[in-house]
Amino acid sequence: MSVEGGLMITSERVKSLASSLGFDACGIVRIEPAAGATHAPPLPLQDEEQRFKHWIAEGRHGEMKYLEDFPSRAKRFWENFPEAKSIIVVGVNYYSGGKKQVASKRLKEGNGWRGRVARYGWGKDYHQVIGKRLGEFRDQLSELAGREIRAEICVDTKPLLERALAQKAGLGFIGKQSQLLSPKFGPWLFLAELVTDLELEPDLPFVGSCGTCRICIDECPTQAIQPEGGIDARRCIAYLTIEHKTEIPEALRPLLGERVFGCDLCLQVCPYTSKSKETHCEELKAESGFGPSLDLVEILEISSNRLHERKFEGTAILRARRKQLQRNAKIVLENLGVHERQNVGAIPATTRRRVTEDLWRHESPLQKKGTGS
Ligand code: B12
Ligand code: SF4
Ligand code: SF4
Repeated sequence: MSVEGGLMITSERVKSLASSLGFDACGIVRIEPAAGATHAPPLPLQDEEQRFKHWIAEGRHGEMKYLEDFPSRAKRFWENFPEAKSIIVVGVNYYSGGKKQVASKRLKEGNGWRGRVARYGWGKDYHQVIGKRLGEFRDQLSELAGREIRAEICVDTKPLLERALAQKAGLGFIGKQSQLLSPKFGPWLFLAELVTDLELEPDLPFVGSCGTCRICIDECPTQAIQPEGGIDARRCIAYLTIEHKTEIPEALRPLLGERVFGCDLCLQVCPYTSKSKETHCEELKAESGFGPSLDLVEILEISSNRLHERKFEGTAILRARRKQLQRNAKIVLENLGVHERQNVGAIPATTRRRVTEDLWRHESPLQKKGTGS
């Protein structure tokens, strides 16, 4: 509970405000200096931070160099916010059941050469949608406190271990496939935080485990999930199709199947998916974006980075650059049997050539740095 100008702000009040703003889950983690700690973050996450460092040391993050700076960025983040007292962790259900109608309809329409998109990329970009909502949350909390509170908005990109925080905030537990599993929404919750200077009553951590289940481990097409839980990103299709900037190792290409952007298999097969329910957030629904599949021929025909940005602006798909998405589209076309199938008439000759073209062969040093095409 925070007493602000004689007013009491209880955690219950904060949670009902979160709910009125459309957040599906909300919990609180208290920031308390650990005994003898010389620097922040004073969070109850020492074990998770060690696991994270170990994961990086083993190189399981692949080309995601930005994760290597995570501890030093976290140190700076907390040093710049010494008055931080609580983290309000929120979850937004993004399960869009439009799948059955939209997915099967779209997979059949057009020229038939379509690739699958992971559910988190179906609607509008969640960073923008949730970031805006957290801004309103901060403003309303300031109104409630009668002063401008300090609250840092975090959606994905800040140096916070979001799943570990969500577990501490009581939102669910971390499954072997390394997603936070919510007892109410299954694995389909986006996570985000407001780090604030309000002193709030913390929640109890969620206690739960996968038990003897190992469905995701057995079903993962690339064996990216470790038997003890946690993933090797270098083998994960979500990583390979979105974060990996260079060529995808040849042995892994057929395993992508039809997936052109991200992968949901370990979420789909998880028994906790039975908890999923339709999202209330219109902007995250399939109908608000490209939905569950993309036209592979259209992707290969995008002739400049500018056009790529224009096409995918406002969606999470923009995280993959043109070259990456075209690389993925080529692999999926190959997996769909573009070379064997007879009905390739729907694919223009120029595009057909691009399927066999080596995207990396004529790369200039400028392009290698990812500065444009
Ligand atoms: C890097 C990253 C990725 C990477 C690496 C994924 C990974 N598993 O780490 C890649 C690109 C592969 C990826 C993929 C996806 N991601 Co991602 N990703 C992140 C990011 C930016 C950091 C994650 C991180 O710290 N990884 C580091 C390693 C060490 O984490 P870890 O192995 O899971 O270990 C942690 C815990 O699991 C725990 N732990 C580890 N071992 C053990 C063992 C035991 C016994 C226990 C108790 C705990 C435990 O401690 C560790 C430290 O926290 C977060 C956002 C954020 N800032 O947190 C989003 C985030 C995790 N991603 C998210 C999503 C939605 C996805 C995808 C579903 C997207 C898609 N469909 O393509 C996939 C799922 C793939 C998968 N099975 O993980 C969501 C997850 C939401 C949720 N409900 O959990 C997040 C939180 C983004 C968000 N703001 O909502 N992602
Ligand atoms: S997202 Fe796909 S490739 Fe990655 S761990 Fe899950 S099932 Fe395996
Ligand atoms: S499929 Fe089973 S082992 Fe994997 S995360 Fe879900 S409950 Fe855990």
